[in-house]
Amino acid sequence: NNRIAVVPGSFDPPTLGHIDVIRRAAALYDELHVLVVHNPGKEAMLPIAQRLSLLEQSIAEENVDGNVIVASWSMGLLVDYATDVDAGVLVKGIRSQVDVAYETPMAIVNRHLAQIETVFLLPDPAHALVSSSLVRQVAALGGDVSPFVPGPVARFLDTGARGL
Ligand code: COD
Repeated sequence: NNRIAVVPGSFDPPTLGHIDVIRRAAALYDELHVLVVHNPGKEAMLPIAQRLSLLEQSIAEENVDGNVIVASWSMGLLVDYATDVDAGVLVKGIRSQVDVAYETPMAIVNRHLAQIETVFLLPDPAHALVSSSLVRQVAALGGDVSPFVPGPVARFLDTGARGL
């Protein structure tokens, strides 16, 4: 179903760049699943349950459209989740040529695996340079992450995760 889309990511932690992609994808589709996927290639800062909770709080506080469902997936292929919820589209944000190089083979494989299309959104220039890895570094070194993340994430990192 091409009216149902999935925005997958690590969201470790969610950033204003993520919220931008989620907000715009929510406006394009009837139903949007924001899916926290365990990425075995990256060392995690936050447990999946924490990322889910921060995403839910951030989506509520940032007034994203009401058609968003937040879920997590660690049981196999991303396209298996998409097929389960009858989603025909994956939405990803493209910040740079590095993202294009990383996403292109995945998009091709996912279309072959399950006839699922990948749609790329270009970031809002205000948030184009924000990444979770940058936020993790700033937080670990005791800096102020509030310009880069939604309020709930800023408050959590300020009080909960110092010194990680
Ligand atoms: N502006 C715009 N978009 C942004 C920004 C920003 N500032 N920051 C991040 N984004 C986008 C990213 O490009 C990405 O599309 C999404 O937001 C999530 O970003 P991250 O960093 O949280 O997530 P990643 O890059 O670690 O993605 C992890 C995935 C699990 C989504 C990815 O690895 C994936 O699709 N895996 C597929 C697993 C699978 O099924 N493999 C088999 C077939 S390929």
